[in-house]
Amino acid sequence: MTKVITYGTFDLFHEGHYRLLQRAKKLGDYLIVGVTTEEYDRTRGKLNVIDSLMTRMENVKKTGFADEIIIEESTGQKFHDIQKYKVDIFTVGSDWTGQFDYLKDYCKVVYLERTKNISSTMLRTQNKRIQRIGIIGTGRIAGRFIPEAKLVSGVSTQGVYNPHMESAVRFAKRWEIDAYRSLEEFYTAVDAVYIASPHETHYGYIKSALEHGKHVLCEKPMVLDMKQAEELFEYAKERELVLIEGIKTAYCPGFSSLLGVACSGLIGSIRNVEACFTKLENPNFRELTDLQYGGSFTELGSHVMLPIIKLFGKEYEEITFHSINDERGLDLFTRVVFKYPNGLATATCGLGVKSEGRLLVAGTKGYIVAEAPWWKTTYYEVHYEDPGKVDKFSDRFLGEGLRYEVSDFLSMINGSSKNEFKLTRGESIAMAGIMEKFLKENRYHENMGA
Ligand code: C2G
Repeated sequence: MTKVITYGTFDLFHEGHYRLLQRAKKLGDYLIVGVTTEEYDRTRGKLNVIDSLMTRMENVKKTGFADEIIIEESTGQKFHDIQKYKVDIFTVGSDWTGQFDYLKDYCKVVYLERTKNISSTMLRTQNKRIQRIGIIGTGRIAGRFIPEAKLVSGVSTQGVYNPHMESAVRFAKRWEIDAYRSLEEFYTAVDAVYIASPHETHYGYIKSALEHGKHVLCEKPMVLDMKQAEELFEYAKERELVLIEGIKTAYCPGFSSLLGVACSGLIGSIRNVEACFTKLENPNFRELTDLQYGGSFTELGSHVMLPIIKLFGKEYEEITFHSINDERGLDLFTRVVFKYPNGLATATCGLGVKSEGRLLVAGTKGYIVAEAPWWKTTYYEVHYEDPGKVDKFSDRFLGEGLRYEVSDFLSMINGSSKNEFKLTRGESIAMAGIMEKFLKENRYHENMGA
């Protein structure tokens, strides 16, 4: 008798799960299915699992493919189960290809092709819908998005669009999703859109996605013009669609906790915020070759403006930009100084200058410091006049951190507004306005003679 084992969360049971179990069963005579506990899913970084363990096991049972259902509750359990149950074949979907090769010493490992299209037929029977996400753009960030979105229960990455079909096909093949020839076809296949195309194309794509009734999560900077930001948010509101800007720091738990501490009174009244983020970039990358929309501030400015806008608000009295430009007029290093009625702030970023990269929030009683990479906040300290007294705070930041914004995006699509405060429309609009001012001062003089 050939014994087969497979594992999964099987949340919001769908066609992909069904087909996986069906083919797993066919691999042998006896199928064991391990269903993960909530606790184990939390430790492995899955967010948003909705169905209870009982429901998920029940759904697996209903398929009739499982001869035995067990519970998976810890890392390393697979290795023990395979020996305990004398398993011949371990199988899992091809989205895990390579990751379970370590089990090959104990049994055969088979990766079954993942189901690309989760059609709505099976989903319609459930009250919670799985949101099918389509990606526009195939750059580095788009590649980071897929494994992160996979860890958010309730979304499925369905396909990709890029006007350069070759890039789209290559990307789709790599991630086992569909590539669409036209935007129309693409919009028909998805419920929500993640936009990760070059900055200056965001406006057009957001608009067309909203016109097609799709919710939008757009990479930062969402747009480079205040009026455009206002128009898009208004349009989304009219159509009752979710539109959010993907500044991942805004949605991560550590950064939220830091803001909470900053506003708790522990450091008194906040008087100074200094945020710095530098990343030496490959000179051949878009960031350093696009003379119109590239450069340090358009690339990293959203991150460094975020804590300032969150803590001091949108109503600054004065803003000044100071840049070190290269011979082509592209800013390699930019410092923005904000003056508020009761505070001062600096946002510093660089693609061609390496600096310390820290976030400092100073108040009348003490200061908070988070070292680089504070934009993926895991740890920060609070210091006081007495140098011997230091309060230390830490939080989890999993993987690339994009899963947090995806999870909040999903909860907003599902009707919850409880996470909207993390990055409000007004804040995104204010940041678009600052980008616009910066480009007018720094760029248009240099390259466009305006
Ligand atoms: N799956 C699939 N097609 C999809 C979605 C999922 O073939 N469109 C497969 C997965 O590859 C997995 C199974 O369905 O084999 C269950 O998927 P999930 O519930 O998402 O569980 P997962 O997180 O993949 O857990 O220890 C758990 C295992 O590592 C797998």
